[in-house]
Amino acid sequence: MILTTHPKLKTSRDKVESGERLSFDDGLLMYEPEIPLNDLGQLSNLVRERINGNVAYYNINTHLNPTNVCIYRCVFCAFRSDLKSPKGYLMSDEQILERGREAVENGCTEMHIVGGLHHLKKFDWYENIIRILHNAWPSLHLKSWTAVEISWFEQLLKTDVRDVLQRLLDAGLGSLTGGGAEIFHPEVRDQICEHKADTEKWFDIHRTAHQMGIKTNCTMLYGHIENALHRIDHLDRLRTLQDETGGFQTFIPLAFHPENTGLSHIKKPSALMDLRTMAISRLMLDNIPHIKAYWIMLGVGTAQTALSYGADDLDGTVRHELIYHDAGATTPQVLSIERIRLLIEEAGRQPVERDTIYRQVIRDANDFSKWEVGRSVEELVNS
Ligand code: V47
Ligand code: SF4
Repeated sequence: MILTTHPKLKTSRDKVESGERLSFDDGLLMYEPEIPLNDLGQLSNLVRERINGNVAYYNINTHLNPTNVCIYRCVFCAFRSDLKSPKGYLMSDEQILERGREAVENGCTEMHIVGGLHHLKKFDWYENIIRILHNAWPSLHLKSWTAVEISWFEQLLKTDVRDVLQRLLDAGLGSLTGGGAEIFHPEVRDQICEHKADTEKWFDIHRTAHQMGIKTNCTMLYGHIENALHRIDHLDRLRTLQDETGGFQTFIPLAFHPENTGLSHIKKPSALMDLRTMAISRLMLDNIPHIKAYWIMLGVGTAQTALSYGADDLDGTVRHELIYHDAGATTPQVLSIERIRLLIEEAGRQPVERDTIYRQVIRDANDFSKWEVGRSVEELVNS
């Protein structure tokens, strides 16, 4: 198909059409305001359909944030609490198990677990969360912790990353979330979260996880003090590790929500910026199979539109989300399965329920909470 594009985008377009990799400068150019968003939409859609056909994935999942008490003070975070603040909470084993039970009864295949780094909790507390949930519901995939938490566990245990990950695997860890990436470029990272795991550590943890056969996701927090150069640098670093390991499954661009944060004077990114970033991410990250439009953060309408701007995944039905809602998100707490499927169908895509590692989920016709793994992504896309 020949696409009409802005003259300045011709070289990038030729590269995309012939399957050649885009350069750092191509990435910067795509963020220039004179490049029409629709041109990027068309190009990113070409790549999206090449990789994922007409399929759009969703999963049935729930979130667990076992504590919001955190030793760190990332300036963009509205979720965290000081140890002694009335806002602080810490869940008991019973409450955690109750969440597991609720998840399984509602047909969840995945629990997404991230939280604060509690001043008084040792590694065993975090390890125990994974163990009790896994022992009670072994088929519930525990997509747990960010690289920032893994780095904290390393310090608590005075050991290395491999040892921490092995202990968590033994307890029942399924995969790692993509959080804690924020913006890798030091000009920005030093201003928004200088105290926590640095860029080198974040990559060390994901590289080690991939070498151990653990799948991980990756993210980028955009729409605050960063600029286009920082964003392209971020994507370029992710693409380089993926060339080496192939262990990233999904990239999730996270739009900054300013309310109740130390950056509340900054305006939330526009839908146009969200779609541009989605499209550029799909185009630059030619080696990461999935791009997620996280509806909780983008809003349902933009997430649905993003399915034509490079995204192939809406994340999940989601229960108990706190990080974005504390920072002003007005999206609902849960989307029903019918609603999420309809959103995908309205966008002209074929909805496919997936598990965390992108295998199709087939539900028992008589008992929704029972399911088995169906076809692989390759089989689905080529069918
Ligand atoms: O690292 C915190 C972000 C991340 C705000 O792996 C904020 O599938 C916007 O890791 N505005 C944690 N973003 C969440 C996370 C995640 C989310 C969705 C899917 C996956 C996945 C992982 O949330 C943090 C930070 O980048 N965050 N505060 C805020 N005010
Ligand atoms: Fe703590 Fe995570 Fe919030 Fe940073 S983003 S303050 S590490 S909870």
